Amino acid sequence: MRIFFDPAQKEHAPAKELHNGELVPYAEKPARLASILAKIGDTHTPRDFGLGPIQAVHSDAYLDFLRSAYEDWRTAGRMGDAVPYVFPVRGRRPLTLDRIDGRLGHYAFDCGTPITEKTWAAAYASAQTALTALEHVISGDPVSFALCRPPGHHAGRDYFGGYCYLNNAAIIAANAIEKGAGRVAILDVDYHHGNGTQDIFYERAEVLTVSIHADPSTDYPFYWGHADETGTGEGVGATLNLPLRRGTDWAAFEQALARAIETVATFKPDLLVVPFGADTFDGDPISYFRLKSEDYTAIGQSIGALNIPTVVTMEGGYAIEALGENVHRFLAGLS
Ligand code: Q9C
Ligand code: ZN
Repeated sequence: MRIFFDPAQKEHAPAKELHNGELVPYAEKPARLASILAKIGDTHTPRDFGLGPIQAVHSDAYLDFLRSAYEDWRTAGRMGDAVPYVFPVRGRRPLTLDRIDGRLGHYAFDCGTPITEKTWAAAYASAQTALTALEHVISGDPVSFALCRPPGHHAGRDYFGGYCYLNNAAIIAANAIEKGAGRVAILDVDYHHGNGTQDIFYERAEVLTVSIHADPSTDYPFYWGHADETGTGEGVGATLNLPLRRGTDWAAFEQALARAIETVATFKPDLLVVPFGADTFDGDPISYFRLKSEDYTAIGQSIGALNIPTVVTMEGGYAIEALGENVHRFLAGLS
């Protein structure tokens, strides 16, 4: 299996995040990459496919905002990372604002995803990493791993949040269809619901979106990922959410995984995209499932047994000590 990685992704390093009412050190740290790189094999440098495949998923206005947000923030006289703090809640009329404060609140859905000087470059590199991993699978290798950072699955067409800015998995799913795939399945196994991915494909029949995650009645991102969200318009039936309670261990996770895999198999996709998070781990500092390191081998094996060309994008996982081991086991099981 080929692994793709771009060191520019290390430069994105927000200082703090708002977590349970406190400013704490940012959980989505560059050290996550070091933990993973120490355990997996050699990596390959991604190609640059330009902005086109990113524009196929994200709006131009949002991309313009993201590229200049940090500079605009500093130009307005602010210190530190750019963080939104005021939002146009339910039903405010659409406004086009110049002030960075208004633009941040317009494009963000949480206060926990700061924009730094290096965020755009890292997010762009992360998307190119995923696109290169896709190209590799299209060229005939059955599996590839995009070591993406920042992660992507919470980012929507025109919004950021949940440590995510560009939706790497959605970008490659859309790009695969652009390059001739008839049907693409996305199987998201991060602890958190992949709300951005769901929103992007909610009306599309040719992209199946399946997510196993902590029940949004108790867990982030709260407003998406409930079991009754099944798609709309032509996309009715092409979204499947499998929310699980806090405390979920392998026995319960395995049952949901079996159902997810069955649904993917029935869909008969030409390509499978797996947004993979290791924040389902027992020791994760911000999450509440109880998977053990050996369970990641089993998840990889179950998904690998589908025998569908597969691209994995790295999403969450914050127990840095065990992260490399868990990622390595998942990839070993998969290939
Ligand atoms: N106490 C990913 O795993 N934390 N994102 C909210 C609430 C946000 C996780 C804090 C978690 C985002 C890619
Ligand atoms: Zn997560």
